[in-house]
Amino acid sequence: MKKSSQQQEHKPQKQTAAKRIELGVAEIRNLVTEFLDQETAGRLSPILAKAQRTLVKKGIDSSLATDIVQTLDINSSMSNEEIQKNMMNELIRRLPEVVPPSNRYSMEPTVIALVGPTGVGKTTTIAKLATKYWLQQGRSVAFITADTYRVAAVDQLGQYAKLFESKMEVAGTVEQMEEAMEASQSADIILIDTAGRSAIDGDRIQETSNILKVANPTETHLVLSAASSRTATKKAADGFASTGYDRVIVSKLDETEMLGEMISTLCALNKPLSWFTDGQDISMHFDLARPSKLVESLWAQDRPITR
Ligand SMILES: Nc1nc2c(ncn2[C@@H]2O[C@H](COP(=O)(O)OP(=O)(O)OP(=O)(O)O)[C@@H](O)[C@H]2O)c(=O)[nH]1
Ligand SMILES: [Mg+2]
Repeated sequence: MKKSSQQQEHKPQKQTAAKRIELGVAEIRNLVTEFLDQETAGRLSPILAKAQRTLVKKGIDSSLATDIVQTLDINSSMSNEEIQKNMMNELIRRLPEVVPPSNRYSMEPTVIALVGPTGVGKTTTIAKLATKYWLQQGRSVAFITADTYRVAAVDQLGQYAKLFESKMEVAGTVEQMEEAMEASQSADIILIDTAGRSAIDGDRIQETSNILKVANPTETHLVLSAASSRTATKKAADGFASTGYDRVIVSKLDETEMLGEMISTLCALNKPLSWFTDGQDISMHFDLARPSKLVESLWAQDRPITR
């Protein structure tokens, strides 16, 4: 039955009002948190207050910085180096654990899927994983792309498949994924690339999740770019939850000037880290995730994050 124009107009209006209330509540919550943070920070001893300011200057979230310094065992008789070491160790302790890459040699292929926002480096990282497993470990790989939205995306992965003398399947639907998985069973490692999605586009993310469910990945990595803002990263971490990602790749570490923000987000994320990427070259800019590297780079300040 056709809705009256009054009914049709009513819903968006209701949604806008609800959205406005939601934003208002979030803003009040932020203000209260900020106020409480300042209160707590204001009660810190001079040495802890100085340490807190150092962390905040480096981009660490102020409530995290306050929380960190309150657990530090430092005093004014310590050297700056000792205090710094204490802060660094505490940050490293708070970063998520690292999950080692799969090294199981079983009859079943290891299925590795990458998800994440647009342009964070998913396809490039798939090629880096292929370099690792195929070139360095001699394990056979097969590629599947679920990114059928851009012709260039299929071409991009196709070129990598050629480079690694491997098969590539295209799977834009659940049925195609079933077929693609069946066709790839002889490989040791199946690498699944997915289309970049906006973190707030729940429907599209769900579409990716449905396709991935059929592949039943052994590992699902959310790729987060270190060059993205804290808000964008947080939105991605929440928005991609339906994909069931169980680990995080941090990409573009060479491009960031906001490492403190990334570290703050990762501390709050509660998901293990898998890989770090720090450049475009598929044969070199890829390494096991190492929290100490992030924290050391945070103190290296002007120096670029390189190995
Ligand atoms: N500086 C830098 N650039 C990177 C890194 N990883 C990927 N890139 C570049 O980022 C751009 C996008 O990379 P893609 O791999 O196509 O990103 P994607 O996530 O697959 O993009 P969509 O499929 O469009 O969502 C390319 O120019 C890559 O070379 C990195 O670690 N550092
Ligand atoms: Mg891509």
